[in-house]
Amino acid sequence: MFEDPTMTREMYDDLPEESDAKEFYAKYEPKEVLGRGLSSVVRRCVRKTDLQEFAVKIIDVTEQSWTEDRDSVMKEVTILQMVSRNANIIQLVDVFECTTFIFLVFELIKGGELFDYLTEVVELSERETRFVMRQLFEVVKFLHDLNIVHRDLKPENILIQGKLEIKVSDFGFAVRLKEEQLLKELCGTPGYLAPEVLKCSMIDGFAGYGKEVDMWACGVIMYTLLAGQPPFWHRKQMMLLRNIMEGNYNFDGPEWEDISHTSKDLIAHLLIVDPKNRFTAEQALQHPFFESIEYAVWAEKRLRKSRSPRKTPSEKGKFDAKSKFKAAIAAVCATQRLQAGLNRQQVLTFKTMAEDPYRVRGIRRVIDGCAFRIYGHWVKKGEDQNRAALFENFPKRDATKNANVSKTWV
Ligand code: PIT
Repeated sequence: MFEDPTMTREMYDDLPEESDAKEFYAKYEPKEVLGRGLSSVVRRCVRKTDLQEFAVKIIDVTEQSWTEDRDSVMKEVTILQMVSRNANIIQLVDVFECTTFIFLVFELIKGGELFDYLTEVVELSERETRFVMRQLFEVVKFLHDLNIVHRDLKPENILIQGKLEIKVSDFGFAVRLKEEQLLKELCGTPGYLAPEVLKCSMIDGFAGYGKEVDMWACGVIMYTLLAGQPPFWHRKQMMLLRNIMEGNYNFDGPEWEDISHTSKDLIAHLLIVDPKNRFTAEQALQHPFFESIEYAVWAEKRLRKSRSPRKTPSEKGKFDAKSKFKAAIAAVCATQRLQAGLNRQQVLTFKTMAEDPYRVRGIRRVIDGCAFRIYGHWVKKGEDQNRAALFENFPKRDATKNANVSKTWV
């Protein structure tokens, strides 16, 4: 069966027996591992008929699997089938079921996870962040309009391709809510959990949580993209959870010095403890953060192109809505350019370089990048905030599902 000379024997380790999954093997040739979960493996695979590449998630649904069962995987499939038409959500292509495994075949996204990109570049510019967050909020709006909550949004579950085009993946915790339904289950990834999810499992009689948890996660993601470290972290997990529940985060670090007030304002409207006051995806998309300079410049150029012939002297005195609009756009552009310049401007003095080189954005990126390459994890920057936190996040599912998991949780 597996006669590909580029594949070693180990690469085929832990692949389901051919007899277990005849239908899948008849159509696809499995290749190298792209990622692993607790009870699943994602591999590249090739469709035999036309050699087109895909990614297959092979999920162990036997008794031994302590995170997955057939029903929950089939619920995930139902949701994936509903949402796959969105261009920024991973597309499900095929599903195969056998007694021990379920195979989910997806389009192949070659750029990897946003998480890996972030660890490589340390932090994203505001422009890149705007580009990523706009797509993310569009996806969340699309899901929430269908009453679907993702519940595990984080950079590991955002795949990228090309110039930061995103594909949201992993709908393993996603649910479709019935009218006004509230959720109680504790699931997600610690650093991205909304306060109400935690309160739900700590406070008896707490009503539950809803879609707003995804918007909190978006706030954590946006903060992390801009700063290169998460807003909530503490080496003691109990303190981390307390910080989350109190909404205790700040923009104090040197990495925030050259970031605009507009970006911080949007994050501040997302990381709001009371879910009723938190921004919805629609509100987030209308925030001034998305009134981009690029768009204004583009609009100005378009206007210049379609400029009408010079006016006659008699026309000059008249009120002209078009030229008033053009002048307004030009003024907005100029102000934004000026503001962007001021925000990014960094006065680099010998004193700063000597006393605190870490304050200088360019130097900070080099230090962080080198540290990561040398140590393989992030170097501690303080008691409360730590890049290593990025690497400690792994999903947890509710106590009610598995006693083992609940022990490790809270
Ligand atoms: C990759 C590359 C790729 C697709 C995937 C991963 C898909 C992951 C995925 C996992 C899920 C889910 C949807 C998508 O519900 O092309 O590294 O649990």
